[in-house]
Amino acid sequence: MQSPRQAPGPLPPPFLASPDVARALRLGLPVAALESTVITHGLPHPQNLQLARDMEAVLRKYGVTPATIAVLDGKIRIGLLDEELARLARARSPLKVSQRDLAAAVLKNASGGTTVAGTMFAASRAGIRVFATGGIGGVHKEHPFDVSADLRGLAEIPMVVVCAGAKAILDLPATLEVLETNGVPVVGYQTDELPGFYTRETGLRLGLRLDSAEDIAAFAQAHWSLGMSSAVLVANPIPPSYALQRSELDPILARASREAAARHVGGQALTPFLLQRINELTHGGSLRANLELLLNNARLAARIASVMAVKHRQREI
Ligand code: PSU
Ligand code: MN
Repeated sequence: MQSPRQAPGPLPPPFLASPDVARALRLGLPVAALESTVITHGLPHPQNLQLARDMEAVLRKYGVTPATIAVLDGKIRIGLLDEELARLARARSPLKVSQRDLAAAVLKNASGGTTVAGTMFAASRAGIRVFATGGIGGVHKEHPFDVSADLRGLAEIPMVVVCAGAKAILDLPATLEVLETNGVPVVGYQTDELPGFYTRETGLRLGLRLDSAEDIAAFAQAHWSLGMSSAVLVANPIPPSYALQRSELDPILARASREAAARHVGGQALTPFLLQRINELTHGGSLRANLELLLNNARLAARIASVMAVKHRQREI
């Protein structure tokens, strides 16, 4: 496992960093990774392309180089050109590429969106240590063996991952237990409880609350300087004006899950199915919430990446 202190070595050919990203990494300038399953499977067209562009723009506004990660024609790309983002957002049947799927996608010259686990793996190989996503995968309800590979990625890859919690469609107490088993600290950003993606609260307490990007960077530094190689998961609640209420959402989640079970939707198809059904049942409210929480996570990741880049230059991290 590459330690967070090591400078990244040259990447083998299936990996390809964009000139912008390669330059920023070489100069020690702040870089943050973005995933692409949210583009290929998480959001409808054309909102997916707009969101991908908006997230990159948020990072740039803070002086952070965006590294959207995806597989294009068998290359594991770290940083995409705008026309490549557009191509990915329009792709007909893109793959959903988790860590286990990367080699197959390379061999088949395929294209697809990388999940949190797939993105973390590629970002870490390039030497990136901050990543903004929407929600991580976790332990699915009613499918006790459907545990997202995202949890393994978080266990093994040293990176600050900013999310809005795990989606409420998951078994959240079980998801927190697996994170604990794997030694992944979960930091509430300005909150004492795990946010629920569309909602600001879940009633599940977190042991650790930090209120600034500086404190999060200092915590990550302390975690890794002990020799840990796990991620630091930052849970950033959705802004209040876009949050859905639990009382309104709970029956909708239950209904979407029942429908998935009745239609035998499972495995990789489950998350996209549930997201789409929830959007229909909230009359678009969940989509608006999803877009806002993603941008909010990009803002926090940008601030953390900036602080970490300064620390890195001062050889503190
Ligand atoms: N959360 C969302 N939209 C998404 C995902 C999560 O709101 O598209 C994606 C992420 O890329 C995450 C993946 O890594 O779903 C988890 O899928 P699975 O449960 O199959 O591991
Ligand atoms: Mn799964």
